Amino acid sequence: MLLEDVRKQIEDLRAKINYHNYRYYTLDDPELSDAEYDQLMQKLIELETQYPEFVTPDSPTQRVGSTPLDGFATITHQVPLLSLANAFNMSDVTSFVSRVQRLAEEPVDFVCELKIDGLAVSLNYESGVFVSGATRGDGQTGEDITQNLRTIRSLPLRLREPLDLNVRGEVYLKKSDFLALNKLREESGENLFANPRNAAAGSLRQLDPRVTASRPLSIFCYGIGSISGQEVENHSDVLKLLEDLGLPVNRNYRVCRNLEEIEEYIGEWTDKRTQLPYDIDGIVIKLNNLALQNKLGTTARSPRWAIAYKFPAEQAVTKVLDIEVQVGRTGALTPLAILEPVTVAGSTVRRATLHNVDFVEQKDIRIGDQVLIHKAGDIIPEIIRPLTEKRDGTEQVFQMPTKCPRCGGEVIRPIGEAVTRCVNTSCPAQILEGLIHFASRNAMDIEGLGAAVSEQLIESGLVKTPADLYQLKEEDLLKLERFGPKSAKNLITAIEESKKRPLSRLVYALGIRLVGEEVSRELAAYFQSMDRLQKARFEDLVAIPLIGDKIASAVVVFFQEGRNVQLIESLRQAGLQMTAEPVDEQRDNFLEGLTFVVTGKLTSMSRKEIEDQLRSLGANVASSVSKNTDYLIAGEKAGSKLDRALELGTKILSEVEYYSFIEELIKHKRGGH
Ligand code: 3BD
Repeated sequence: MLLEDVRKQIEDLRAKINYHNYRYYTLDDPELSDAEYDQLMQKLIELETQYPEFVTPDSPTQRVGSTPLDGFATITHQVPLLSLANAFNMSDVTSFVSRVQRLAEEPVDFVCELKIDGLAVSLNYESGVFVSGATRGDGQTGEDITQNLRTIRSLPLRLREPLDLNVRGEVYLKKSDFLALNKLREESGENLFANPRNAAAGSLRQLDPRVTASRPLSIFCYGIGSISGQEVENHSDVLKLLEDLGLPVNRNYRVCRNLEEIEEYIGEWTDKRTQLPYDIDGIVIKLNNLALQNKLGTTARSPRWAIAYKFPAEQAVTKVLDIEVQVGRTGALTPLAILEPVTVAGSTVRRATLHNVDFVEQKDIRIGDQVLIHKAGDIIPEIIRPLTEKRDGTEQVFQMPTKCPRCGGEVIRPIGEAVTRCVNTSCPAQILEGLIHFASRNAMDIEGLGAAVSEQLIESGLVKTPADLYQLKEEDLLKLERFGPKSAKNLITAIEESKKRPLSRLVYALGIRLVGEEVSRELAAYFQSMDRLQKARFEDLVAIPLIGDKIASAVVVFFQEGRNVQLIESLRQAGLQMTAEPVDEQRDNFLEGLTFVVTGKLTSMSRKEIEDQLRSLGANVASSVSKNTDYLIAGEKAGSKLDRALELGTKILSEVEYYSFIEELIKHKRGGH
């Protein structure tokens, strides 16, 4: 056979297989029997084995890689993945709709979509070929799960058009696939997954893609981060476009013109949701017009033009078997209700936090009580109230211990505060929780250093503070149970790698009271170095937008403690990164005060993308050239705007010049720090 004919035959087979894949996995409407489909696949495998020079990464034979990873690489999203504001009732929805209508200043329509209860991911296609994908992570950075995403049968490895595309979607497991998976696990004595979402999460986080491939994951795509050369006006057009490209889009969306139609949609799906083959946890409502979406913009974390209506929480009755007291990272004693296991909102609930003594007293929750519990989606279950009418007199009133249950040390409860605290700063519980937090995924992200290993390290005396981690040697770990040469080496490498984490993560890892991830990012961005942060005065801190009195004094108090100063010094000695990462382009306003006009046909980004980028860098974007215009970015066939700019002497940048202009600016800015 002529090589050219072989190539053609391979191409034809792939096209056929892709088509039938789509019919089967996306449309759920196969034309072929499994045997017929297998035949095509076998034929392709045969040809590719015989002619390996024709194997390409987007071939349907290339879904399952065979090399397990050591860990997931971190990927910085080109366009961050935003969060969604929540609406918990109709009145939240009503105010969202009227706010959007007011801000839009013109008649608008909305798209209502089912909110798939899965895991948010971001996928990249280059010239139509699937090249990479990541978890959402914190929205800025996620984990590279390309290998695992490739195993999702409904995900096309090649689009129907050779576009560059960043698309967002939700990976999920069908209810039936979840039940079958759990059945298998039960038979082989493995732990069961609590719900389809957890099972999907566990499957996506597998280092061995062959394991992921054995889990029949699915995906729905619902939006784009960026796209090359397509002009779309509405979100509903985006969904159509994604579908036309061969991507799985959930077809149950609907364009709604007003609040009534939105309410109708919500009502309909609230009733029908149990009949769906997959879990949904709400409805997402999005402003349809993309230009108006842009006009409304976003808050720090979520777009102003979308909201997630969450289905009401489910409730159940169970028994409080005991009330335990946990000692946290800050020494706070937290009562925890141990419950008779019960299924609510699709998962098994075994515990519920009781927050503090006041909560227990106000609700009068006693050991032995029947209680009503409530759980909304992924939110931690809460006890609503005890069923006092069911008491038989054997229930016991809970007493907060007067000594720390962990170290036996003194506990205090400052007047006017709800929290009881162990004041022993060397309480093993505090040290342990502090270490676990330090190493956790959103802090220093030290793979392999979870609760169990942290406990071992502290028990053995090898580690007393997080700084001691950086003195550990492989030999030290080998002395511990459950450590072998490979795991010891991996942990040391992970610890070493954590030295390079951005300052914001280190600030968060320190576990300063009230300083969460967002505040940590703000502090790192503002002060740019641990040194300056350490020296910050109360007045300096409260001047920062996100930071109020309480956080400011918590920060000051933290850095006044000798122990903490010592810890930071040791971390510095160990070589940790103590200055801010290069400034995030997104947050930077280095084009503030400049006005741009973009015109003509552009090649590597759409006009809208360039305009978005300019706005995100603080620039004004105008639609016509005037004497106030600082720069005209002119693509091909720029026309009258270019003439006008030439007339006025406005600075003109070609598309390529624009990219190097931006690059220079960023370099310059980074160099400046
Ligand atoms: C879905 C953001 C916007 C693009 C922001 C409007 C928060 C999870 O079916 N649209 C959907 C779904 C999720 C979405 C957006 N449309 N964001 C959407 C979404 N149909 N589930 N999400 N996400 C995705 C998230 N995930 C984890 C932690 C925090 N936020």
